[in-house]
Amino acid sequence: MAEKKNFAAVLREKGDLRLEETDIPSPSQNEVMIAMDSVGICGSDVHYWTHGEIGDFIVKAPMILGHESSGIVTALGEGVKNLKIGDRVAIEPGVPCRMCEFCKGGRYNLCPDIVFCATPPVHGSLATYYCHAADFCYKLPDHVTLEEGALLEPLSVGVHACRRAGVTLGSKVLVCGAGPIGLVNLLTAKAMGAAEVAMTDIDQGRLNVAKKLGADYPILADTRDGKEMAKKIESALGAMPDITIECSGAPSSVQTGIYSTKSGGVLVLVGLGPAEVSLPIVNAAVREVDIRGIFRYANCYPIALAMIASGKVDVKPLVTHRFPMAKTIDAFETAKTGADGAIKVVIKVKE
Ligand code: NAD
Ligand code: 572
Ligand code: ZN
Repeated sequence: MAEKKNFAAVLREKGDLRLEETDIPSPSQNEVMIAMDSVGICGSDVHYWTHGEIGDFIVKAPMILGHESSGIVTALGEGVKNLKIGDRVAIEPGVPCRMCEFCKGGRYNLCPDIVFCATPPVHGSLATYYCHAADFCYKLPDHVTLEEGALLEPLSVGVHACRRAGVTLGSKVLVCGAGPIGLVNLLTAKAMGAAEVAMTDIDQGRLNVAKKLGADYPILADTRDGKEMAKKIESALGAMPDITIECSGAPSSVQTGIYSTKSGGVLVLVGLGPAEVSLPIVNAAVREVDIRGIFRYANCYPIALAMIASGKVDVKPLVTHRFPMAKTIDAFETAKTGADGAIKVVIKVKE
């Protein structure tokens, strides 16, 4: 039998991403070893590659990228009871301490000691073999593909944002930014009963994709004037949106989010742009527009999986490009440039 080898996409430093042979990891107590299958490339993977940092998180030592992933369980660490060898699993990339007040209160995404794949100094999962906490791996039903399993990660961001926003039957929703994260918010809002969803972007190609995926009103953000954008949005929807989910991080779009949202409504900030942004905060205050942030997600994987397994949400059209692991650098180039209409680029580890 051929000897097993482990390859990983290692970011050695800013701009220097290589496929390297590394040791085969072995599962610690309560962990499983996974033969990786599909790993989606996220904007943050690309950002660490091109900039070597995001905010306070700086790549100071070689780090394996990848956090949108799935694979097949190949070994069980001591104590694992929820999975068996051969199970197809989606991997929730953030493992919290399980003991702090945030973990105990169910908001484990806020755990100060969470370890999250491909957030320095923690390695990610873009490797042939990867070990992960078994209770943060979710067995996929036979009819859910491993690629859909990888997409549970961005979909969970959409689930968390729409829950924080309070999307419900009949909601009129504005989603700003039609990248992968805006699109999963569109799909989730519709699945949660939103009556109408308007979407903005500066890129007409991305708006065309949004329309195909069910956006009722794709609106080109052709001005940075938030009040002007708010008028366009109100006239498209026939009303101001009850809820705005901002998924671009562009300061002018956050301003648009405030001016657009109906009095008494909710603006959720998903997109993270500059650390400090000038905002019409008094306008939000006197109209009781609640501004809420999100930090990844908590308790959303089971919901995202149920949405896919039941057919309520179809994430497959988000995947525009697939590359074998040997072509990892090409995959990252495609994700970086958005060439050829790229939305979600997926690396197929076994090919
Ligand atoms: P992306 O860059 O692919 O998509 C952003 C989209 O916004 C692009 O299509 C872009 O053309 C559009 N855009 C730019 N300026 C705009 C404007 N003025 N008005 C409307 N649209 C505009 O990124 P993505 O992967 O979809 O992620 C979106 C954002 O979500 C990023 O800022 C990312 O860091 C953030 N994010 C946050 C969390 C969190 O936990 N808060 C989790 C995941 C991603
Ligand atoms: O899928 C999780 C995810 N989170 C992102 C971006 C992309 N994907 N976030 C934006 C960056 N922040 S952060 O707080 N950070 C680097 C830890 O600036 C996390 C959430
Ligand atoms: Zn991500």
